[in-house]
Amino acid sequence: MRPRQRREAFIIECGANYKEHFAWLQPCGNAFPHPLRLVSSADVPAIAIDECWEGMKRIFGENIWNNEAASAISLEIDGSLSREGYRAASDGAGGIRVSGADASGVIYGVFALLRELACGRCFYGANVESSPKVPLRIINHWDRTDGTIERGYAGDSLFFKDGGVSFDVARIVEYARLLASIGINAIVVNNVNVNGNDIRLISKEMIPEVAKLADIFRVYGIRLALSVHFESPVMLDCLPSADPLDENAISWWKRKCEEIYRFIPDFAGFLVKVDSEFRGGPQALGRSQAEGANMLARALQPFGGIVWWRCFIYNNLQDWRDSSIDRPKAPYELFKPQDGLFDSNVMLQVKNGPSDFQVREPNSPLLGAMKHTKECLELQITQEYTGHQIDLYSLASQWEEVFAFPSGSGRALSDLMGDEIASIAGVANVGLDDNWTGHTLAQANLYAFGRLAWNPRLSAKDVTEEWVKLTFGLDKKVNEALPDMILRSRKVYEKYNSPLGLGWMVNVAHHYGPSPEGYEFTKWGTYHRASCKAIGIDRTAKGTGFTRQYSAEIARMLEDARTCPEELLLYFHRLPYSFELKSGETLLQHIYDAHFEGVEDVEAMIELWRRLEKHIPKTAFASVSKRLEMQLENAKEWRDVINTYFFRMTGIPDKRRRKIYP
Ligand code: GCV
Repeated sequence: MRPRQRREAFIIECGANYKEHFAWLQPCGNAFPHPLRLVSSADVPAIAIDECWEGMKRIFGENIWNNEAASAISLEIDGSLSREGYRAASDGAGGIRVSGADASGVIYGVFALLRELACGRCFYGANVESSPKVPLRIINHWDRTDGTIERGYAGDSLFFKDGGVSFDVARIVEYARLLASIGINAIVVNNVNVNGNDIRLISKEMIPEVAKLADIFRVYGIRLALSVHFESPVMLDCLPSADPLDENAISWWKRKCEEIYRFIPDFAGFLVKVDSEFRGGPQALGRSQAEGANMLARALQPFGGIVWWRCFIYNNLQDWRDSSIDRPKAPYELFKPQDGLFDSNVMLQVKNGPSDFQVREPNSPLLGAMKHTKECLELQITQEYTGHQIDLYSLASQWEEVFAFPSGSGRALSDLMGDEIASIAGVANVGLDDNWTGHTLAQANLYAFGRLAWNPRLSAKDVTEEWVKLTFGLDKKVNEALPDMILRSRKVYEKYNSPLGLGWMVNVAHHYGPSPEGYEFTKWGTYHRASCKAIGIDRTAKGTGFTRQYSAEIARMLEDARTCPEELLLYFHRLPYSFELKSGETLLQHIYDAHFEGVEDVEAMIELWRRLEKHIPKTAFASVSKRLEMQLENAKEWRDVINTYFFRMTGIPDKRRRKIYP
């Protein structure tokens, strides 16, 4: 049997060798003992058959398929499996049976089988069974219709250009299959800051254009969603008000949903940012968050749509002189009293940390606190504060800690996933760059997001090792050295960027590179309040009281500087520079040491990378080498600016007498 030919052209055009934009779906030429037939039941989606056909050729070469072969790969639907789940098992006759609970399940099953085989894991006797822990696994794009991407570091938008929907079909197909291969099942294609022309994406004229994107993603089991402006009725159709209790606004949204679903029958829903960072919203109209969210939820409900309602709401016009306001407290204070008031198709979307995607933050106390409201965990794959995809930064390592963070009653966040937290969103790190992510190794972050969204208990080590094998093949040297280099990169960046949970010492304009007081006297609510004696914010019960938002056992741990995790020390405590850490060093000496070490670690990474030169494809080697050199410059800049800042602030020299600029 020979399935449809649609992807054939792509494979031939790109050749059999490494190409950065194949990402983790590279041709690999593994050895396979005997040829196979491909059989499938009638209800299996064509794309699963296609992907299986092409994927096996990609891994084992053209000769893997032979219609006369004795053994087969058979694809089938098995309704007894959990939703979207799959099983790939030996059929006892030299072949493999891939069963999926439903259409998506078979697609995921095929990709899982291919992953196992490409990683060189056992085929005969294999029995891989899995179903997603979290039902909704979403990518959030911050793309604008003018083609730019807010916090994008990998080129322009894949979807938009010059004010409208504009895309290369082949590229979107490639993207959809990459996402499906890691289990993503929904995508928001535009920025949460819906401004100017972006507001028109839900206009009568633009919905059919957006629907063309939805048509491509649908084939891979991915539903499309849009970010919308809460005041759309006013902005698009000149209604007098967007008030969620106003009948005209209510019926406007109902009509709008009818219109959208006519073109996109499986439309996933709306992502909404309100009442924050210069956005209007229900609060500005004297209404509650629940009233605002429910209006949209009721318009979407008849069609099975969802509202992802963001909780990233705080006063961004704060007076820095006023130390009684503490920004991280805002979301919990606003949303916790409204628990239970939201409709069942509303998901409160909460960033992992209470501040804003810093290198080191505690988990948001709102995660798991809403007992009667569904939540969505928002992670940031794009490296806004974590190196702009110039510096290497393993987000898998960070997310592993996020999932392990205690969430009360002896449970970790991973225990709440799929249960209280029914959805997970990742802010995309991709653009039109040939390798999708600017930094080739940043592909590992997108890969890890999907794999951890599917199963938050997977380890960072496992998914990183997997990505390396799938991307660069089974070369022993690379398999041994590269995962470790990637996994350690988060700690390396933290050393020169944000030791002890300091955060916010970045350039305000773009969030790359040091500016120790850049945010200090602004209105953003992001202060470290360094003086010549002490640094950090006291967020304990004696200070701003932020610790009280956590369960009693966690609050107790955070309250005391001796039990608070050291990497979060300055997030929760204001301490003198002479404070002694567990290592016996003073806090100040630790800051000096970390910054010197950060640079040395980057130098070591460069050395390690050089040793891999013969084992890494040329294009990838060259582009990563270039970025590592830029990272070294950045690390040196951080070291010298931050160490000098603290030396000037305290007058205390580095006890190891290294170079600091007086
Ligand atoms: C999309 C931070 C970022 C903004 C982002 C915002 C948000 O403030 O710097 O670029 O806006 O978070 O998540 O809404």
